[in-house]
Amino acid sequence: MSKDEIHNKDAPDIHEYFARDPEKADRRFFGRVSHSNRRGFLKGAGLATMSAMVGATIPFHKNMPAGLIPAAFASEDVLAGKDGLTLLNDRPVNAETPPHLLDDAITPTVRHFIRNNGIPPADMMMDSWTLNVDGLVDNPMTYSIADLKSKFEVVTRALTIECGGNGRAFFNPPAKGNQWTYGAVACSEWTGVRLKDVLEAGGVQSSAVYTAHVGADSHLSGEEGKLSLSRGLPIAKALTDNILIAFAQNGEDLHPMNGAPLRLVVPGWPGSCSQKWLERIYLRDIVHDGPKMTGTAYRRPNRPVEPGEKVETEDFVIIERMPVKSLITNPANGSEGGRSMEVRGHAWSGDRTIASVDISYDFGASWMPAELDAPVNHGAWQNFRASVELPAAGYYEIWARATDSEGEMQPHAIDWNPKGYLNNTMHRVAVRVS
Ligand SMILES: Nc1nc2c(c(=O)[nH]1)N[C@H]1C(S)=C(S)[C@@H](COP(=O)(O)O)O[C@H]1N2
Ligand SMILES: [Mo]
Repeated sequence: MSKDEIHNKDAPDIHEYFARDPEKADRRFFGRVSHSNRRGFLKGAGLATMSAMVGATIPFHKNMPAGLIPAAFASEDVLAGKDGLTLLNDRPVNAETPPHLLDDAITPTVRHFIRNNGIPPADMMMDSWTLNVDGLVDNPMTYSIADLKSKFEVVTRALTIECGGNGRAFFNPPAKGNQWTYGAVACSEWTGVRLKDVLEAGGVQSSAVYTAHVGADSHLSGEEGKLSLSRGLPIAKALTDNILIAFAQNGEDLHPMNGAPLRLVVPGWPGSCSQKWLERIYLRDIVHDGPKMTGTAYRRPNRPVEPGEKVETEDFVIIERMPVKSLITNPANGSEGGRSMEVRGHAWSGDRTIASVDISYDFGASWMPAELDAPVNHGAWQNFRASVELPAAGYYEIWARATDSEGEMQPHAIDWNPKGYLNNTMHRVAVRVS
């Protein structure tokens, strides 16, 4: 397939090929032969094809993850209204934020990552948007956003959303899917009404065991009525009081890529629970079985497994809370400076609080406690800082490790699982003192 064919509207869409089967698409477009997760093996004809398609040689082609569609093919600016994000994929749009750009206590909207499974809806009109609440409730209801604002208490809370696959890029053997490094996490300030209040107003029937969430985005295939993702929560979780149906992000309308005009925000649980472009919640008497609820999606083995081990689908369990984790946002990885610095960052642990964060600059031989703030509210990450004085010129690594209220601490090594979820290993940043 030539560059002209790729840009020819009548030719099969490259994005469709990659959405259906990235491996097959890689083979078809670039003659991929290896099972490696990187395109480092891409030589000769395959590399020449890709270079011709992007219009230049690709000095770092060895680093390109397999299945990554060169962003040069993007037909529109999918990162409009975002600043400094790294685009991993443009169909569906997936973009993460480099750690040093997540330094703010409250993540500005321009820095909030994007994780889409399908195509966002074309129409995100606040005024005509409706939310249906039905299923196992006594009074099925349809609310406009104005109804939600007038009928329920409106609350504003800082809430952490982390994608279940954040950190997947470091899995070995590699795991398929978006190769998130560190930045699929954010803590914006969300304004909305409590999911609990809305469900209780509907009259939750005693047979309800799970919620089911429906958004207005469409499946990559474009098939009418087919959902890309529909997740749910155990009813007891749904009735806790800091899950929001949000219509504002940092005091403004939601960003289109973050679910405008209405979304769920379920702090501390995999980001996939926080349905964007929310238009329906229904209650069910079974564990919800929508797209990405079943099989191995957002699930992990029910036991520790060996890296690379094959695990039967029936041995996978639904991921609930996200584990204890921290992120160093200052200094930036690879930075150069003087001997003294302030190390800063955030720490979080789903449904829990952080008890302590420790810092090391000698590869973990010794640790010093960081100053740690309380969360501004339940569900928000906690900020930490420490003044560090490095002994001499040279290369150092700053390591951070958080311990939560249940005494759980971040591990040094990845607790490997086949789908590449829940990587909460300690964050390390390199610094050079001149
Ligand atoms: N309707 C809908 N909601 C969705 C998704 C989606 O693809 N469609 N992706 C989910 C996933 S996997 C994550 S991690 C979060 C990311 O939220 P963000 O894009 O606002 O950062 O949205 C969740 N909500
Ligand atoms: Mo996610």
